[in-house]
Amino acid sequence: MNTIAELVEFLNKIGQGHLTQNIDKFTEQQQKEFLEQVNKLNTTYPGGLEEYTKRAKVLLKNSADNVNPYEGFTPSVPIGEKVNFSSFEEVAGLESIGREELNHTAFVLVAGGLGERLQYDGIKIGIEFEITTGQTFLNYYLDFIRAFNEKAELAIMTSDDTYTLTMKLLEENNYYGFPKDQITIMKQEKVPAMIDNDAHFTQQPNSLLIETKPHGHGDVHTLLFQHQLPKKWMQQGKKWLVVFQDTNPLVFRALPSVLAISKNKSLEVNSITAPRKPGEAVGAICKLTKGNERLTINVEYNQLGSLLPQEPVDEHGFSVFPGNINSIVFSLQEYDSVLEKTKGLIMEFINPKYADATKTKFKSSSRLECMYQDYPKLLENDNRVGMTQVNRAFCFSTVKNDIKTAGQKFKQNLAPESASSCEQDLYNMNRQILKLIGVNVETSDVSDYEFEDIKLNLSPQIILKPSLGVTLAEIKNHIKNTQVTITRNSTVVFDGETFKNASEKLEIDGQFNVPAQYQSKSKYRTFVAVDGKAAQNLLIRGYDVKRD
Ligand code: UGB
Repeated sequence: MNTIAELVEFLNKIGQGHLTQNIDKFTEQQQKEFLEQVNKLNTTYPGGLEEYTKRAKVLLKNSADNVNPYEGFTPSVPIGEKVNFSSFEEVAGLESIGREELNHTAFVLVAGGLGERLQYDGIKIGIEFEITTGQTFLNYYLDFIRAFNEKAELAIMTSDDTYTLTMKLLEENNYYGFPKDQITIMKQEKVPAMIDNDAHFTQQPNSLLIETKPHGHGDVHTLLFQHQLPKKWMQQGKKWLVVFQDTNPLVFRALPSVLAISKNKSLEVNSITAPRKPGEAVGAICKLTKGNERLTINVEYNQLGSLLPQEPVDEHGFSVFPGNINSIVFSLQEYDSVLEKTKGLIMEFINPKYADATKTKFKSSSRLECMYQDYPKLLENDNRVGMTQVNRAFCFSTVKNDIKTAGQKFKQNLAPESASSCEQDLYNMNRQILKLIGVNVETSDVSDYEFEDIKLNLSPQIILKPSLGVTLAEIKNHIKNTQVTITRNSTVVFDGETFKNASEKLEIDGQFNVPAQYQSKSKYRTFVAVDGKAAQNLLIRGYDVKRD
């Protein structure tokens, strides 16, 4: 469209004529910007805005009619391999296979979400997620990926909300030492927001411009296709693709084992799962059967009720349906051919918040969304769709909730998914890893802190840099001849250099290798509550290191 007249005609044709009713009241410049916006929205959405409106109307009708997408399907618990991290031997065998596969793996980070639930003003991958070394999520991910394989490639999906800040974070930190030419930044575009069942688009206040909202992380498949990355990676000899989310540091320790299972079982799709409690904001991986149809898929927590009115639990209170942690390993060759056939277009859904029981008007605007874990719906059969159930302590802890909401979740015996619980879970995992390789670490089951109604077990704080090793065997090999003891009140940072010239015994009681900025003047580091004036990074967890 080149002219305003063409624009008016187009919008009338697709049932969005209301957008131009007052167009004469706006300046020529504003009209031009509107024209440009509609052109952009029309080209970025596959099929254009006409297709978007058409699909929206169908999904809105289904929603108003209470159509249950799982009607007629029977859920059962999918079969999957388990990785319990119960002993060195259990994991080491798998890791030695997975370690080799890491040389043929590409990585994709979905980081287009704003994380509104966290009430953090900034991008989540820029959060300093532990206050022992102060590293950001992005720093941690890049260090791991490089330690997996120097030649590894990473694609990061950003959005209008996160692109500029992601670039700034990377550039200000010199890409954290990661080769720049091995990173591809992709950007997902937003889609129009709608206010009623006729899919009428809403406008920004006092503006002609259409209000737009994120389309969901499912865009990652379309973007990978558009950037032709799976093809490029296959030409480099890569075999696997790991997609992971923005705030879960633990999963990198599970990846070597999970890759081994993908290889051993020739899995086309291998979802990593963790035990989940009914009521948690975590989807459930289910096997759905209807006649000959079979689908192993994530069912979102807000849809589980229609499928499973009463969720069965095990003796520990966990659902028998494992939790989706949005970390998936794909076999690259199959993935590429599926993208060639489907362009990576994932089935969408809509979740309107209705103003009243008539279900005709919305309380706030709604848009079509898609989720990347819906990928198995693109496949002709689910013969090689599987999952790996990993001990939650070694694969899943995210930062999703503001500290007040997190406190309420804690009281309900649910995972808080706060900056504090994620930090605690990282230290806990690292303690367990050291114990598995025979290090003497003093721990306790009793929590040692409580901040913002969340009881935390923060001690000892242990950071294991990937340079120390990305598998249990590598870490063990580094520590080798040194007999290490760590007391409960200690704070420890181990990296690839730590044991180069170490003596036979290393008894740590206090602070070891902690960067000056995070040290305490006292022998032991402790944590103190922060007040409203503290930096945002501290407010979201509720505490800081006591420096004196
Ligand atoms: N993301 C994008 O890149 N673009 C977007 O438009 C939106 C998000 P959330 P969600 O594993 O903890 C999921 O919002 O979607 C990125 C599952 O639905 O943090 O609420 C975003 O940056 C659920 O089944 O999560 O919940 C982030 O990296 C559950 O298991 C990622 O997508 C839960 O994750 C996830 O976005 C979980």
